[in-house]
Amino acid sequence: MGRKTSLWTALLVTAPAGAFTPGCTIVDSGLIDSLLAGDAGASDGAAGDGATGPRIAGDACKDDTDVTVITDSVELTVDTEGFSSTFNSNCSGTPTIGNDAFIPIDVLPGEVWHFHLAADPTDERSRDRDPAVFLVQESNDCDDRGCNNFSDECAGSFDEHFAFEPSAEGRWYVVIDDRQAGSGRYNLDAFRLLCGDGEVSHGENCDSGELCTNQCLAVLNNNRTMELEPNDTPPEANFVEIPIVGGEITISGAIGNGCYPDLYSIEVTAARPHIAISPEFPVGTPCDETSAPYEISVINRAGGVIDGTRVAGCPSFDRMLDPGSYVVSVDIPDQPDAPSPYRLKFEASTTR
Ligand SMILES: [Ca+2]
Ligand SMILES: [Ca+2]
Ligand SMILES: [Ca+2]
Ligand SMILES: [Ca+2]
Repeated sequence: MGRKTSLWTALLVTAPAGAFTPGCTIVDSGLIDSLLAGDAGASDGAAGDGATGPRIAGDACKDDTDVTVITDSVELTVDTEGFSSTFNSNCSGTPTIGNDAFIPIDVLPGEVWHFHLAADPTDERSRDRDPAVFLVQESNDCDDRGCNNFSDECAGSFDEHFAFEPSAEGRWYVVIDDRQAGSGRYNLDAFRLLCGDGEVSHGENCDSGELCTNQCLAVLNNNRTMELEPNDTPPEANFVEIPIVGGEITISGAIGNGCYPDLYSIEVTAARPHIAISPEFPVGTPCDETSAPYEISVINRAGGVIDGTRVAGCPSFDRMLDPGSYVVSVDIPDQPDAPSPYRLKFEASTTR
């Protein structure tokens, strides 16, 4: 799995194509102008000789002369024919030997980004593609070995996506790559999420109003206990409000037919630092060895993963945590074709 320490800053979406939030068509007008002018761009994506106009991407990290820099939401179509494979990431355990394209992006601390890469379904090569998308940092010499901002969760031609919350100003490169050798045409969407602007962007679970936190996380509490999808990346995790009175809440969800986990956000306080998460997998049956495919883990703000434990084969979580924000991940490594329903009880108490 390409996830590991990456869940907080680099998580993913299950969203099969088609699960997109409507209204996400954001086009860089400068690129349209360049296309209309016949410059290198969306349809040919050639690595380019830099002779005229902006290029859609570079052929290697830091190859960004004349390449339009992403600074806001944009949709791009990039054909990697004409590019070479200059970069093989191993973050998923399978080298990305396909041609790769590098698109510079300048970010600021406090921003939240969501990247989504799909093999273009109108391209006859798409059925043989296995996309991967990730970020490398210019100031880190484009080293991807931390695997913190990476998505190759899905095998095959499924979409890939992840969220990114930069901690500092700087230049990064969005890399379009593939487990399969050769080229393809890809649709890359970069969304700069604006929580509170009144629009639910792709990559956001809500924007404002009731049952929506001021960080745009959909709230699960005693008024709504059913998971609200998509909840595959930390910025769109469901916030589980554990009531002070009683100290516990049970929520319902389902997982399957995808590649990404269900994510729940919790806030651990100094007053109630002991967190227990216990499942019913599937709903209505005791959790035992037959539930073994399920996994529960808890990810802290720094991206550190605390794996759940298994009691009689049942995945659960039961330990003291430092105060702060955490993301709880529920996953099945090889998800079944049909969504599998579950219930999760969250408990917060003073001591174990
Ligand atoms: Ca490559
Ligand atoms: Ca893939
Ligand atoms: Ca918004
Ligand atoms: Ca789900």
